[in-house]
Amino acid sequence: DDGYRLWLKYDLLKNANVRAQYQPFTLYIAHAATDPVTSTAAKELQTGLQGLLGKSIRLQSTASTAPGGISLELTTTPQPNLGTEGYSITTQNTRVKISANTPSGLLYGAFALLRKIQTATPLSKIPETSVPRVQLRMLNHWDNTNGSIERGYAGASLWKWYELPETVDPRYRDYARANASIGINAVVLNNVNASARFMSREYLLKVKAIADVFKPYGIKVYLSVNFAAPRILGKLKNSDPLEPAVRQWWVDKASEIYGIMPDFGGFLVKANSEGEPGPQDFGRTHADGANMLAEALAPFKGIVIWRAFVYKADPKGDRFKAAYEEFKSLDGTFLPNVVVQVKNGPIDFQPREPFSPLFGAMPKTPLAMEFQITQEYLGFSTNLVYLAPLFKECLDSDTYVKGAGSTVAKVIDGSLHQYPISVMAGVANTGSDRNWCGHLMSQSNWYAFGRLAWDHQLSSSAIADEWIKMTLTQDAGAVKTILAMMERSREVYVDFTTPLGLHHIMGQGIHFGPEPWLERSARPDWTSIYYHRADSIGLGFDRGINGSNALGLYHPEAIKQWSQVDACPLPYLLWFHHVPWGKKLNTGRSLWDELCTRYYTGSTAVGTMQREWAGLKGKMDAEIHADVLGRLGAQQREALWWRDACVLYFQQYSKMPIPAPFTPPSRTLEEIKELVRIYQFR
Ligand code: BDP
Repeated sequence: DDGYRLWLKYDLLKNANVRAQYQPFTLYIAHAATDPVTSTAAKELQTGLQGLLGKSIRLQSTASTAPGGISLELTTTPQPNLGTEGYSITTQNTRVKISANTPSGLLYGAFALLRKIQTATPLSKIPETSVPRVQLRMLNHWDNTNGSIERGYAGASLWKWYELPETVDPRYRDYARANASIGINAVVLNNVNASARFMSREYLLKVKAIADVFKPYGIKVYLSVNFAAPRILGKLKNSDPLEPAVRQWWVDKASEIYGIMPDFGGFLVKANSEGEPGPQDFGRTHADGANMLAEALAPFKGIVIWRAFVYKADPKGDRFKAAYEEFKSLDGTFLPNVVVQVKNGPIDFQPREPFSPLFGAMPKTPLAMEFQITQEYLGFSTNLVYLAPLFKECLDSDTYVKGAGSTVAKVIDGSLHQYPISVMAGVANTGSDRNWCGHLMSQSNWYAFGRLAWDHQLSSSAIADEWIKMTLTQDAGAVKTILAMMERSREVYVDFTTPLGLHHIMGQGIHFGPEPWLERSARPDWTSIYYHRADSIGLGFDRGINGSNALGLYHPEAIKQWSQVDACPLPYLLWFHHVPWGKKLNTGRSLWDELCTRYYTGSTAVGTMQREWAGLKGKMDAEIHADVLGRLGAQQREALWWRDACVLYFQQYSKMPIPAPFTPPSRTLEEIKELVRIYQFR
């Protein structure tokens, strides 16, 4: 098994008794609706059930109420409880009915039924009503025109721009199908560091060819735009959003786009961030820029997703505060079809961050969540890190903006502030590798993202359990072992890289490796010393009132949980405090001893994962087993690298010994620095 089939394997269910319980309703699959999405749903059910149950099932494109089958039925009068994309599955004697207000709802219902059967769910648990909590469940691809992927670790881009539109790779369809199976309904095809090329007619026709493949799967296409496109492409003298010629250019462009693709979703924009052009180039605000585009898209019901990932090179400031400082005051000034997309944390997709303070600060502006599924700062595609616990940790955080229980999830699903649009986006981890994600276990992160975007109340273990059973094995013992491994994997990664709230100490050119000694870069906030602030006294970034006071950006109740060094939960300690090396923590150990303990136990835990995985031989496909085992070996090597680099580097400041029972690294800091250098040679 090369992993290509993801979680949609549909192999024969091994247990004959389990198969037998589903037999009574597998005579036929019926649907009267003739639209492409419903047809997709019916065909998927047929393929899936035939595979899982090992029998042929009749497909009929007329309604049926006969016993013994499954029918897909659009409601005759809209059912408010099902919304636009929800579904309900009911069973009556030997008939299963999937109903929904729209074809997309039927498609999600079909995949839900398949998932239940794939995971051998007892008949009594088949009935279900489910409605997505977030409207746009979106993948952001950081794919470039030349086939490379920014921060992609699974091969080249799936989109073959030079072949399109004449040649349409069948893989686009397999991709769309995988997304639909987990409820993803929106895809941004290209990098946020966007080429203006995508706004050309030449490229729009290529984009349309992909959009046409996605449509029967209920997925809309969006594009990242280069704010300077009117100048670059349209040969205007600038791209000032208040310039009439520029505004007209976008108006014309929007009608051209919708002429080609009437279902086009809208724009994603990275502006005035990391060197990208934007409205500030002309003394205008983010709102001026976003509103100009929003006005152009509004007649077609398109939306603008404007990113809040901005930070200026300010040697005196704290990057933590940058996005808040630029966006907070703009709340209420955006047009209704603008959404501001905020990364989960204030810095940049670190293994652990507190939630971004913006989530508690913009009641009048729909905020989208941006998670990173691709493991830029979580070990690329050599590390087993299950990200659902990271996603959940942020979603479940309490902003307290409207009293206790004002979670980030309720902000972004729109329920707290009644946002008209809700979006959860994930930066994709897919590529041309045969198994899509490089690391087979990283497929679970794509899967979990989709499932959580649909329903953020699902637990990370319930999602992992489904995924393991569909993807790897249904052997009860093996499922348990893998589940436990996945559940602790993120904490293990945090422990051997950035424990106790350390952040941004990775290699400048190799984000999977350590470089805590990085002290010079093009910008101060690209170094490591800017963040860890190690000195002879202690470690960590004081963000309290005597420091940068980034803490002050949160609601008072949220501040309370982090502001006292003695009460601050250890995972966030060094995010907010500069703590003396000898300070006793609530674990009974000093900061230094605790730090060492985390690095040592974290790296040891990778060895444990390796042994546990080795013990699963024979419980799953041999090729998959061997591939993951190899990657765990690489992860072990990288974990030791992080451990040795960080304890030796910080020891220069603490001047304290590596505590018992741990053995000091057998290599020197210089030797490790050399290793980092090797990885950074061209
Ligand atoms: C950073 C990535 C960079 C992206 C940027 C972004 O290193 O490649 O362009 O985020 O999100 O984490 O715009």
